[in-house]
Amino acid sequence: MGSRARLAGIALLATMSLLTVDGAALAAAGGGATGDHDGRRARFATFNASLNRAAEGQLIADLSTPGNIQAQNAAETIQRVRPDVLLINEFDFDAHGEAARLFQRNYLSVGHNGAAPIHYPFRFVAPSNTGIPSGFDLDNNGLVGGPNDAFGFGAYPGQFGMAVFSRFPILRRHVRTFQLFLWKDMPGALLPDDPATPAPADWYSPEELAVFRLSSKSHWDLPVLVGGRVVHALVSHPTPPVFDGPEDRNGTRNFDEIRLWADYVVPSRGRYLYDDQGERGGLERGASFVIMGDQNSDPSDGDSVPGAAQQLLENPRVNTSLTPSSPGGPEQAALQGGANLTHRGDPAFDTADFADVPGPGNLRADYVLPSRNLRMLEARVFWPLLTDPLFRLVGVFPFPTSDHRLVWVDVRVGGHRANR
Ligand SMILES: [Ca+2]
Ligand SMILES: [Ca+2]
Ligand SMILES: [Ca+2]
Repeated sequence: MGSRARLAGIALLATMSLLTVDGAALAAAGGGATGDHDGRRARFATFNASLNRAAEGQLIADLSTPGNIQAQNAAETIQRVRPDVLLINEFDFDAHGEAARLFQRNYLSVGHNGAAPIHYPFRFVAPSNTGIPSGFDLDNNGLVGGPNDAFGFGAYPGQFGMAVFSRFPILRRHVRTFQLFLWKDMPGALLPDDPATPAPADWYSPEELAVFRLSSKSHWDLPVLVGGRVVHALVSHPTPPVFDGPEDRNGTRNFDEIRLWADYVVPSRGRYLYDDQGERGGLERGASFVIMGDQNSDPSDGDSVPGAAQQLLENPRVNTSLTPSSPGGPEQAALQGGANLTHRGDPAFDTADFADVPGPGNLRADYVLPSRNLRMLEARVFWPLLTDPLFRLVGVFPFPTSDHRLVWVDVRVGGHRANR
C-alpha cells in the first residue's frame, strides 16, 4: 500500500494527535496564519526571489550575516505580503538546508523598515537537477561539461533551486518528488528534433534519452495541513523556453515540465508518472492542491510553445475564478514600451519584468493555481505603483530584489461549496 493511499486518512489522524507531532510548531502555525478563527483561510504565494549566486556556497555566505541588501528586500517583500505557504524559486540548494535556515534567522525573523518579522516553523528543500553533470553533450556543441550539459542549466549542483517556507505543517513522510522522472517516459513527449537530420525527434541520442530527466530543477508534491485538511502544494520551476536553437529543446522541455502537473492532477492522465521512490500515478481523485511556481510561460505573449501555460489554465481541475493582478504591471508596461506595446495579454497579470527592447517584454510567468474544490478569496501580484513607498522593493532594471514579482492567492480550505 503506497503512501498516497495512507494519506487519505492523515487529516483525521493529524487532528487527533496534533500535540504529539510538534506541539510548539503547530501552535505557531495556527496562531500566526492570516487565517480566520477556524484556521482555514490560507495565503499561498510564489516568489522567484533571485536568491541564486554565481558560485557554490556564496548564498550561504551572503545569508550568514544580516547585511545583504537584496536578501533584505526579498525578506521585506515576504513580510509585507505575509504568505502562509511560500515557494521561493531561484534559491540555491545545499544538502543541509543551511541557506534556508539562515534566510529565516537573519532575514525573515528580523523586521525590515517597519514590517513585522515573520516566522515559518516548517521548511522544505531537496536536491535540484540544475548543475548536476549529465556526462553527455546535451547542447551538441562538441564538448561535454558546463551549465548547458547538466541535467538542468546550472554552474554547480543546486544552483537556481527551490525552497518552501510554511506556517502550516508539511507532512514530510508523504512528500513526493519527481527529480528523476525521465522525459522519454511521458507518453507523447515533445522530444526535440535536430533539424539538420532527416530522422524525427533526434536532438538527443537514445543513450542521452535513457538518462534525461524531465524536470530542470525538480517537481515536489508537498502535502500541507491547513485547518485539519490536506492541501498539496505542487511546486516546480520549468526551464525558460529560450537560450537554445531551432530545435527548441528548452521550449519543448518547458511545455512538458508544465504538463507534468497538468497530468498529475487529473487521475485518468497521471498513471504513467513515477516518483523518486518508485511510486506510480498522480493525485488521488478529489484531493485539494495549489500549483505554484515560475512556469516560464505566458499564455499569450513571449516565446514558450503555444498552449504551454494553457495546460494548467484550461485544466478541468484548476480554479481560475480569480486571476492575480496588480496596478504596477500596466503602469510599467506603458512606461517601458517596446515589446509591451504589441502584447496581447493584459499587463495587469504580468509577473516578470523582462527586457523590452530587444526582448520579450513583461510577462505573466509566475502562477498560484488552486484546485476547484478550494474557494479563491483574493489574488494579487505584488507590483505597486511608482508613487507607492513600497515601489522601492520592486524597482526597475537593475532590480533591487528580483526581475519577478511575488504572486499570492488566498483560499478557503473546506467549509464552503467550491466555486466552479
Ligand atoms: Ca556541450
Ligand atoms: Ca532530425
Ligand atoms: Ca521590462
